Amino acid sequence: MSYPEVIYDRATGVAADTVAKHAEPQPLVFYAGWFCPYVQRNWIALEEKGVPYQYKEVNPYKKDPHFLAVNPKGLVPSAEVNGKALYESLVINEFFEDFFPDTPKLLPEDPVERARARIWIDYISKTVVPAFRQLVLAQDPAEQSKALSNYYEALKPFIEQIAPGGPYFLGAKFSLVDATIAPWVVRDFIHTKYRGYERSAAGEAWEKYSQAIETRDSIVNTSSDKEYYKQIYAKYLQD
Ligand SMILES: N[C@@H](CCC(=O)N[C@@H](CS)C(=O)NCC(=O)O)C(=O)O
Repeated sequence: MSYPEVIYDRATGVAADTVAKHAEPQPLVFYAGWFCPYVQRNWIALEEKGVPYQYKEVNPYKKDPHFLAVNPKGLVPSAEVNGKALYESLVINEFFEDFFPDTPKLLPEDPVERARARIWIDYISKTVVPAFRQLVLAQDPAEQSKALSNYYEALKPFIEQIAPGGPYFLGAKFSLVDATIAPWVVRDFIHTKYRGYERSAAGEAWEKYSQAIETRDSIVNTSSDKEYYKQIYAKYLQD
């Protein structure tokens, strides 16, 4: 999937207020793009931890020379700490966990549960996110219907593992598993409007989980207005 040539240059809605609160220089610089779901994974973790960070909006498709000097890969999210660049959203979230030890933990302490959380983070990355992307890309009706079934299939094993009663994947405590999938829950209104997707079709547990995710403060506070997300996918959608 390719993003549009022209991307709105800043966050909107509640996310814009969060950006404004993080304009001052800090030892941790977070290079972000408001539109990017991978960025939102890290942004959610920073908000959950309540740590100081400087938010810098970057258009990764314009490759500003300073940004390329920080991160030669030229991808957002990136974090700059002590003059070093870190990238890859899953690595950055684990880094926050290590770098800010006295903040709310987003991975379980128990080694077995910790490993299990990582298994489902990996599952989201390798199975749920690609299925979501295929559903965006699908154009003719037969392709769309197949991609929709595949998306429900991809969600199924994840849904079966949501802690009974939730509200979060591991139970009462919000974790990196939730932060990893949340940006795709925030953006699923696209599939509801254009691809016939219904959360309820994936079952009550998924509906409740999605609701808990999209109303969580850290997620609300890092989400832009829906119309701007829609523009990102516009070339794949027919009104
Ligand atoms: N695997 C990376 C993916 C990051 C990514 O694809 N970011 C996109 C924006 S959503 C980007 O920076 N693209 C710029 C490019 O492809 O040149 C992660 O998890 O951080």
